[in-house]
Amino acid sequence: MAKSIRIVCLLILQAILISVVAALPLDAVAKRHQARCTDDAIGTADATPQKRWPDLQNKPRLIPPDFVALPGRTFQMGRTTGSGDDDEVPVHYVSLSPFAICRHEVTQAEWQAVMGSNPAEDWGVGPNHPVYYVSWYAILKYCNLRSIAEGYTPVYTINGSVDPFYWGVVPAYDSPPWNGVICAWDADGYRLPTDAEWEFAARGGTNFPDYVFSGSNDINQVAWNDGNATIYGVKPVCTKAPNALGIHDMSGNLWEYCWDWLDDYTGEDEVDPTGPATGFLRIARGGYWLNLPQQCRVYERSGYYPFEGSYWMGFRVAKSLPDPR
Ligand SMILES: [Ca+2]
Ligand SMILES: [Ca+2]
Repeated sequence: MAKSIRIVCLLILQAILISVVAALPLDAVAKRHQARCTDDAIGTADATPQKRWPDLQNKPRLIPPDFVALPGRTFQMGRTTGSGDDDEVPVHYVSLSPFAICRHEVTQAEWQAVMGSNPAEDWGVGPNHPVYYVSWYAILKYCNLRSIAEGYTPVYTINGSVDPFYWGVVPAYDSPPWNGVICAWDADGYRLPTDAEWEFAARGGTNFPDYVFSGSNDINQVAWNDGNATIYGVKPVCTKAPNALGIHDMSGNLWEYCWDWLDDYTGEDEVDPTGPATGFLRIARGGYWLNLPQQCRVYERSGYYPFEGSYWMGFRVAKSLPDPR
């Protein structure tokens, strides 16, 4: 009897030792990120917010209609699969603060309601089609005007003012004052997502599964692209399947401007990166309806002039959230 108890105790001790050894992190960085990831487990199977965020999704002031809340957490950013351009690597850890992002690209109806006109023509026109022929500069104006109209604190300051009335005409040329726009990251108004926020949202807030496109490895499930653009032009938003967070069209339909100037990754792990201080092109993500699959990957990066709209450039809006922890 005593012997069998001893054997049981030894087996238990062995099991404990094995589990302790198995749980030992490979290095300090892995340990830190493992702690962050398990601490902030994010839903991957549906669009419901995470367990620490029981009320947030139901607070329309914090999370406007058509927006999804993403908790702050750490992910691996950059090309984790396949081959591509040098500016997609090295893969590095990025930790983000909480933010919310719209489930769809900004539509022509949304643009018209704020700006008073619809610049889209020839390549798909309709209230639920995403808006194009909008420059990065014009998007700054849209964001602040919409924030003011809806009672949020506008995030962008140009020429010392958050009121676009004092910004003058949106420049159709490279403009140092507009390039020098300041973003109040703590304000609750509408803004462009950062490069990192865009990729995090496109990945469904997780590296698992590590989809090539936003929500699938099958591009035609989730993206309007060259392979299914039998009728040329943009398609109404949300007509392809969403990713795990309920976000549509991050791959394909229109390229989406982000906040950051385009440059290579530094290779460093980063917290809430906002990109280089200066540059020539603002980052564009996700590809558009006439692109091959390679351009629609979640880690594909490109850029476009801030002063010139195009029929392949659109955007979606994000907003910062208070950290509930
Ligand atoms: Ca898109
Ligand atoms: Ca590229």
